[in-house]
Amino acid sequence: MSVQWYPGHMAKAKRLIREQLRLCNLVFELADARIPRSSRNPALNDLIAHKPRILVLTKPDLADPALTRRWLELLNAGGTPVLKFNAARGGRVENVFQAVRQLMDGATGDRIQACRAITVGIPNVGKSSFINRLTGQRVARTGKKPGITRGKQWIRISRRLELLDTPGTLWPRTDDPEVGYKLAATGAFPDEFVNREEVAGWLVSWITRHNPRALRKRYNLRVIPGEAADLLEVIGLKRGLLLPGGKVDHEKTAAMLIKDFRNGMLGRFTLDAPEISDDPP
Ligand SMILES: Nc1nc2c(ncn2[C@@H]2O[C@H](COP(=O)(O)OP(=O)(O)O)[C@@H](O)[C@H]2O)c(=O)[nH]1
Ligand SMILES: [Mg+2]
Repeated sequence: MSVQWYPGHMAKAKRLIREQLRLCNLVFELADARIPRSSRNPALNDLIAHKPRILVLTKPDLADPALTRRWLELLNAGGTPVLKFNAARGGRVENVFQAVRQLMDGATGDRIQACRAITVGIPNVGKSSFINRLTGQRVARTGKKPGITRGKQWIRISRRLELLDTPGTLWPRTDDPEVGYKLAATGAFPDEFVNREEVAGWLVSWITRHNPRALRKRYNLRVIPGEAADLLEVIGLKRGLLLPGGKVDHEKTAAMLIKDFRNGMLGRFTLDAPEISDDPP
């Protein structure tokens, strides 16, 4: 899957994030629990240099719980402070505070006075939801501080933590076709950027390989055709997604399948196998 991501926007995003990062001494890097590797952009490493960072796996309710556990273990063992956080419901802010304490208090037990944190991640990963969850009712703005870009505000979350109310938007990776499919399937690109039939084809092949029962159950199929195109055809027929002439509407079928996947109607899937790659981070 190749996506035409506009380089101009990438340059602008980079500039903006660099500017925001200068004001912060802590970074919440958000990644999608369904694709904990593919939803991270290694370019962030250069941008944040050695600033402390906490990795937050979002949308764990849509990911395979056993694989999320494995990912958390692996990342932790590799020295990355990481937690999962469901910003849609149930995410406990106390878990975030605890991760901040563990990371920032240091070996000496010295308590640092104040953390200024920024939330960064690719589009749709859950940045706004995370910020909203963290701020909750406490939207007491702490006022403008020197050097802050106009419109941006700090929100005091606790005695020691302030959060920038504007997230840093990272651009999704476009260097690897497989990663592109995963990002497209989980909704990291605006839909007009991707060929949905292609994405749906990739997705049904992936699910056929990993959990064909999920497809049989959801679409009431007895057998799963080996070819993705045939499988989508059968699913379209089953769902009655037909064009006026009676042929299957491939566009609609693809859109429905992707929607079912994103809403968790097919089950909980983790598309990235848990392993730490050489590829940083
Ligand atoms: N199921 C689920 N959906 C989430 C979670 N966090 C965010 N979302 C949804 O993901 C979509 C994108 O979230 P948003 O916060 O706007 O992402 P942003 O583009 O990074 O700011 C929204 O529809 C959210 O409701 C989560 O933990 N679980
Ligand atoms: Mg947002």
